[in-house]
Amino acid sequence: MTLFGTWLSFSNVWGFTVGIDGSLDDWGVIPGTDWIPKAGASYSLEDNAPNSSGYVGPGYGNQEYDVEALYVTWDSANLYVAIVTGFPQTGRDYNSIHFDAGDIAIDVGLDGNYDYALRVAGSEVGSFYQVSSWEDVYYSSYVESNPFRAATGSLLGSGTLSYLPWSGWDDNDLASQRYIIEASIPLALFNGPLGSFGVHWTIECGNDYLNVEAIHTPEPATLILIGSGLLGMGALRGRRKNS
Ligand SMILES: [Ca+2]
Ligand SMILES: [Ca+2]
Ligand SMILES: [Ca+2]
Ligand SMILES: [Ca+2]
Repeated sequence: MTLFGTWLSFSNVWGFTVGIDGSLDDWGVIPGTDWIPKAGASYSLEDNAPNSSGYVGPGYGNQEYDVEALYVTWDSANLYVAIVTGFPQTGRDYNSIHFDAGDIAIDVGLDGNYDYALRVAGSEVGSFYQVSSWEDVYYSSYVESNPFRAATGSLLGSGTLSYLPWSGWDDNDLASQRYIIEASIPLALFNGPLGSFGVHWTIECGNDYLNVEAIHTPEPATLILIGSGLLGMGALRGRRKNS
């Protein structure tokens, strides 16, 4: 019992397991009410809209283009990302231009070169790429919102992604009209350790975006060995007692 208790408190430092289901209950987040996740997640918050000017930074578009929150955590098997946004998976049209939802972009080493992409929209949802080149956002003045979506790269495998209307959606309350993106990416698909890394998400126009930085600390192998060793001894002791 004591060992199990210690195990749980350590795992909170590493992160936690997330269900890919459109609910942020597992993150400890209630959008619009309590944006702060439980311990073990890195995050960035910017619920700018609705407001009178529609500014969401660096562009405009009000709640329909608001990127409100970006969360990152992990367990021993997966990297998890959650995004809250007013932008739908099918994209939006403005002045006869169609804008898509971007890929989840990951920069290993925080060197400004984004290395990996998880497809969030389109026919390849959930596909995970090592990226060679990226598409920029539509409005070149919103350079801070780059990158938008992987242009070329090599397919590494598949993650899991859900993109669903928030359970609190109210047709009469613009502020509530948001979507929850949740994604998991198997850590085994990465070509090497994550270490210090950044996660970025934007939309094709580049009107809004968010970045999160985190340091991946995998479960220490020694602790796993000690844990399993102690458990083994306990099992042995139990077996002796029973025989
Ligand atoms: Ca969830
Ligand atoms: Ca908002
Ligand atoms: Ca912004
Ligand atoms: Ca990088």
